[in-house]
This record gives sequence, structure tokens and C-alpha cells, in this order.
Amino acid sequence: MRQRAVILVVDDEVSNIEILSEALEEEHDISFATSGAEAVRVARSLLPDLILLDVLMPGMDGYEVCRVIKSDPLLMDVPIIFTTALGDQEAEVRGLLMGAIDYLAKPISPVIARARVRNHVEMKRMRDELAELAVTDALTGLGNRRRLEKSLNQDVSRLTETGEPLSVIILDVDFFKRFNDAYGHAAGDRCLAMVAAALNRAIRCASDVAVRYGGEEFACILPAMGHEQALDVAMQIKERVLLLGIPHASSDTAPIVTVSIGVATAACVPGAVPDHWMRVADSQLYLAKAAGRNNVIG
Ligand code: GH3
Ligand code: MG
Ligand code: MG
Ligand code: MG
Repeated sequence: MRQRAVILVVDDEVSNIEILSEALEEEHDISFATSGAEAVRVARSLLPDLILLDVLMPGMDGYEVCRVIKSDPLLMDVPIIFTTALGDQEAEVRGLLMGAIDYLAKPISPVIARARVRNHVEMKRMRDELAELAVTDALTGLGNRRRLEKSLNQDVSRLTETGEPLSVIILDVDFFKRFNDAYGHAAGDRCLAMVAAALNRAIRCASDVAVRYGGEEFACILPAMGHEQALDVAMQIKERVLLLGIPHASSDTAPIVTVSIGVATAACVPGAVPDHWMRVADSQLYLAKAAGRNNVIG
């Protein structure tokens, strides 16, 4: 979440927008819309942190806006507070049942609006943090398996629209059990964190996702990347790990920590299942191990 929350205020009466803006603008960044259709448009381009939504509006009313937002995967988690006429219990209940988190009674009291919005923004901040933690690996700071599944599903379905390729890299530290046995588990953990950092530096920060997939196994998703380029990235990762020069005297590949890497590439065509990339990359990794380790197969 941004440092200042972005609040979208939706109301067909400008005076209500003015009251809410004045009450909230000191703490938050305010955007507004004066119709339901405009609200949906602005919400999609702005991805606000919270929406204050008038119920009664000509054309697309607040309930309809709420329904559209709750069925949009990018917006469904944005909290909505309905603004309803004081005492209109039916409107209040209907809004809450549709997934709104709260309501504000009209005529709007600026102090109540400010207090409620502050609480909900704070809760949104905590939810975002928890959601981020749920897909983060604590040891390395990379993503975890849940992030891998989520990103891979999203990337495959997005790229299926254009039929572009996607590549997946899986890597596994060589003779890591021996490393732990020789240097201890804490040194093993430090080694994994260093390998993760090397891996992270080899990928594109905007589009690619790197995760710790299992104990000493890592994976990268490289959307819209063909096979040659993915093999290139895999080679770079392998070289970067060698350059770390982490001593590993009992390894059979070299006296330093090395990795084996499997690469899979396929076009995202209708019917393609994310699991396909993982299975292929995994069997390539197996071949890389069988071929002597410290190498890339794809
Ligand atoms: P190979 O070259 O075939 O991959 O051999 P390996 O010894 O690396 O493979 P194996 O799967 O037999 O052993 C993996 C080891 O990784 C065993 C486990 O103790 C260690 N490991 C898994 N997760 C962690 C972790 O979070 N921290 C540490 N320090 N070690 C871990
Ligand atoms: Mg209205
Ligand atoms: Mg392993
Ligand atoms: Mg291993």
C-alpha cells in the first residue's frame, strides 16, 4: 500500500464529495467520480485503497458499482463503505450483504467519516501486509510456493490471450545435505539466502518472479521469454552462484557451492496447464543432476 492511502469518493451530488474531501484530504489522497460508470473506470485505473460509495445515483447505482467491483479480480479486495441516508436500514443491510465493510450515514458528519476511514485504512494496511507475508519465504525474502502458484496461474492465463511463450527455471543446490553436515544448519541457511540473492539479481525485476520452491530448491517464472533467452538466464544464475565462492569441501562438483538447473519453455495456448512447466523443468533438473550436476539442461 502507498504511504498515503488513495480514497475514491463516489457521489452524484458534488456537495457530498466536497464534504468528504475536506474531511479526509489531510490524511489521504482523494479522487472522485460523480456517476457509477465513472466510478468503475476510475477504480480500474487507480486501484484505490478504499471506496466511499453513494447508494442512490441515476443510471448505475451504488449497488451495481459494488457488484462490478466485487467481481473484478483486481478490485474485489478494495474495501467499500456505502454512504446511505440516516435510518435507511434496508439500504444499510443490503450494502453489507453485498460485501461492503461499513456504511456512513447522510448527512455526513466529517469527524465520523474521518474516524471510520482511518480505521478501515489501517485494517487494509494490515491485511495487505498479511497477504504479502503469506506469499513470502521468511529465510530468503523471495516468494514462496504459494506465490509461485499464484503468479504462474496469472501469467499463463494472461499470455494465453497472445499465445506468447513462458519459461520456468528450477534449480537445486548440489550436495546440500553434505554442506549442512560439514558446516552446520545455520551456515546452510546463510548459503540459501546468498543463493537466493544471486538468483534474484539474474532476473528481470519487473516481470519475473523468483521463489524458494522447497528446502534447497528455487524456481523462477519468466513470462514472455523464449527458450534461448531462458537458457541464458539459467547460465547466468549458475555463474553467479559460482562467483559467490561459498566453500563446500565435500562436494563432488567443485570445492564451492554449485547448483543444477532445469529449464522449461512452452507457448501459452488455450488448455495449457501451469503444472506442465513445473513437471518439464523438474525432469530437466533431474537430467542435470544425472549428468553430473553444476549444469543447465533445458
Ligand atoms: P543433490 O545434489 O542430489 O541435490 O543432493 P542434496 O544433498 O542437495 O539433496 P537432498 O535432497 O538429499 O538433501 C537436501 C538437503 O537440504 C537436506 C536438508 O537437510 C537440506 N535443507 C532443506 N531445507 C533446508 C533449510 O531450510 N535450511 C538448511 N540449512 N538446510 C535445508
Ligand atoms: Mg446520490
Ligand atoms: Mg532437492
Ligand atoms: Mg540438492
